[in-house]
Formats: sequence, C-alpha cells, structure tokens
Amino acid sequence: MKKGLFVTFEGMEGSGKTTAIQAVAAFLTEQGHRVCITREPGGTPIGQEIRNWLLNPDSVLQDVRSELLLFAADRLEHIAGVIRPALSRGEVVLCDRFTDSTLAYQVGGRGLDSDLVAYGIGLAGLVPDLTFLMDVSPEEGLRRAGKRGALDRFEKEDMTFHHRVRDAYLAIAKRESRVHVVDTERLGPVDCVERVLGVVDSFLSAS
Ligand code: T5A
Repeated sequence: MKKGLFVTFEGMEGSGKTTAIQAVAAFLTEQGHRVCITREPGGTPIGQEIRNWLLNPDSVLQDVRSELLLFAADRLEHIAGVIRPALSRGEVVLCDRFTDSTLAYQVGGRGLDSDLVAYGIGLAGLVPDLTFLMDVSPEEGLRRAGKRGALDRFEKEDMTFHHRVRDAYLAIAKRESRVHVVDTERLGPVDCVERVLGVVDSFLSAS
C-alpha cells in the first residue's frame, strides 16, 4: 500500500532536474523525512543496461516503437523494485523523469501514436502526487548539457525535435494540476529549489 510521497521532476536536457533533486533531498532529509532519489531510465540494474543502450549515440532501432517498449520495461522494473517499496516504507521518492517524459519524447518528439503510448504508460499503474516541470528553452538546455562533453542519442536530435518535446511538456502542464512549472532559465538554482520546496511544503501540510 502507498504511504509515502511520489514526486517527479521533468524537463528538457540540462533543465536543472538533477541539481534541484539533490538540493530538495538534502533539505527534506534535514527536516527528518526519509528520501529516496531515483531516475528513469536506469533506476535498477537492468534499467541501467537499458539506459546505456538507449542513450548510446551509436544505438540504432529499426522500429521506433521499440524505444517506447524499452522505456516501459525500464519503468515496470523500477516501479516494482524501487518506487513502490520506498513508498510503502513511507519515503519521499524524488524521481528524475517518469511517464511525462514518455508523453513528451515519444509522442511529442517522435510522433508515436498517443493511444499506443497511453497503453505503455497505463502499464505503470502509478501517477505522481506532484510533478515539477523544470522548464528551459532547448537552446539553453542543450548549451548546458553540451558543457559536460559528448551528446547522447537524444541530445543529438535536431532542434525541431527538442521544440516539439518542450511544447508537449507545456501542454501536459496545462492540463494536469499536479504539474508545477519552474522557469529554470529565469530563476537560478537556489530560487528554483525554493519554489519546489514551497509547493512540497504546502502539499505535505495539506495531506
Ligand atoms: N527519455 C526518458 C525518453 O525519451 N522517454 C522516457 O520515457 C524517459 C524516461 C534521459 C533521456 O531519455 C529520454 C529523455 C532524455 O533525453 P538523462 O540523462 O536521464 O537522459 O536526462 P537529462 O535531462 O539529459 O539529464 P541532464 O543531466 O542533462 O539534465 P538535468 O538533470 O535536468 O540538468 P542538471 O541539473 O544536470 O543541470 C545541467 C547544468 O545546468 C546547471 C547545472 O549547474 C548544470 O551545469 N543548472 C542551472 N543553470 C542556471 N540556472 C538554473 N536554474 C540551473 N539549474 C541547473
């Protein structure tokens, strides 16, 4: 049974998800919460194998639906092996990417059929309590990501792909009240974390 709090962080490459998660986790831990930090793809041993393959710029797929199924397999193992056990222990789970990434990248970016993707997402059977969309323009996000070195298979996509992904994310935020947009281009890392903590705090006080 779910007892903890499930919080997901979404957004483009280089949008500041990892930076925010680390700071939010430190703050919540200091306040006495038990926190589980995890990510997709790659939150389990098999998920790490799937991640390596999916992000490798040399990986080639003949059918783009295989990509959807690889993310779905990663997610099912992650939910069963990491997320649900942590929630049942009452932990705050901070997850770097979840089902909204599939909607943004596989429907928005790749143009896959939304019913097919909805089926893949439905297999998860788990909806976040709160989601933070760390919003940044693709130009700025990729500039930040590029500073780390070689670009991965998704980062190497053209700018129109990245703009479709961002548009899809903003559309999700418009229709889902659990999604809170944080402008990481205008706000520095400290202000972004303050905004996230304000929302988490209100949510915890109200529940
Ligand atoms: N994918 C994933 C799908 O297609 N479908 C799916 O279902 C799923 C789950 C995963 C890829 O897989 C795709 C999407 C992705 O392409 P990833 O490596 O896990 O890739 O995710 P990335 O988004 O690529 O991770 P990044 O590390 O690039 O981005 P972050 O975590 O958002 O950014 P972060 O925190 O590392 O920050 C990047 C830089 O920006 C600075 C930081 O200091 C750092 O240098 N920064 C800021 N600068 C200014 N202002 C701020 N507010 C800042 N916040 C951070």
